[in-house]
Amino acid sequence: MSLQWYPGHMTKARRDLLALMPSQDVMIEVIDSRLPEASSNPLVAEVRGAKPVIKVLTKSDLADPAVTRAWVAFCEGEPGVKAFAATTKRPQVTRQRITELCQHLAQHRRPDRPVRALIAGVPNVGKSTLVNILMNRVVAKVGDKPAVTKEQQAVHLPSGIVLTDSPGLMWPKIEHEPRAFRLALAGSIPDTAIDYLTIGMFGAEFLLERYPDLVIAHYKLGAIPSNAEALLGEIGRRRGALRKGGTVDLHKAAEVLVHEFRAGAIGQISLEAPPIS
Ligand SMILES: Nc1nc2c(ncn2[C@@H]2O[C@H](COP(=O)(O)OP(=O)(O)OP(=O)(O)O)[C@@H](O)[C@H]2O)c(=O)[nH]1
Ligand SMILES: [Mg+2]
Repeated sequence: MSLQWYPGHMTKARRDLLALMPSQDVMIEVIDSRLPEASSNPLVAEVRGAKPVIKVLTKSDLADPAVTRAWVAFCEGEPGVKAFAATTKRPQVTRQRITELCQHLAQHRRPDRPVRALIAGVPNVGKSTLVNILMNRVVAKVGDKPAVTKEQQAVHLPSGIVLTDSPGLMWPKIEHEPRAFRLALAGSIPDTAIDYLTIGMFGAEFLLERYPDLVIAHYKLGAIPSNAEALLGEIGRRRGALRKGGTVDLHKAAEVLVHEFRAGAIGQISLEAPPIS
């Protein structure tokens, strides 16, 4: 199965990103800590070329901390890359570290020019939230769904850095199924582009295999269900996702699972680990 979701504004967003990059000193590539590989858009790497990059792994409060540490180390192993795990729970650390890294990486620019940094990444990973953290006030619209930002927006940080936020970029067709499913489970592809049951089944299967103890504790289960459908059945019964007559509505149960995963209610979960080098 391949997945297509490429709203009209993204063609312009891609063009705008290509046009702006030559004037920038640093790219701030925002990826989701729970799925750093699936949420890395190859186009962003292509646009940045040889410019230095700070990879910001956002929403680290939702991801498995040990796996995130391994991802930061993995990203920093790439030439010209600095990496940092950010969360809205520690805005001050994020503000200080990103500002320092931008100034450090841009030290070869013309000294009479401000540092210019461009934020890019797939939708809903927390790019605009990062702008607000760096500004220390709300200047960019954020939202719990993909494609909230539709246009580039430049802001001047108190440190003098000129920071540009950009709309989330997807690629026209996502061929790789696990990648599309991870992006959908995390919320980077809208719920209208893919059905909850497919994503819920994918999430249930993954959780049973990798985080069974969290599943047992969160849903107060006596034993681990034998398969994904059985887990959705248990969730449906516990959350009242039932049809007339009392049978479980698997669709609704899947929706519950997806939303509880996204909110971090099941626990700190990483959907991907870095390749072992
Ligand atoms: N738990 C948690 N949620 C976060 C964090 N950062 C951002 N979010 C949430 O993620 C959602 C998306 O944030 P945005 O900043 O709008 O994401 P974006 O990348 O700008 O999205 P687009 O403009 O649609 O591409 C919002 O509901 C934020 O509150 C974080 O560190 N932790
Ligand atoms: Mg945004």
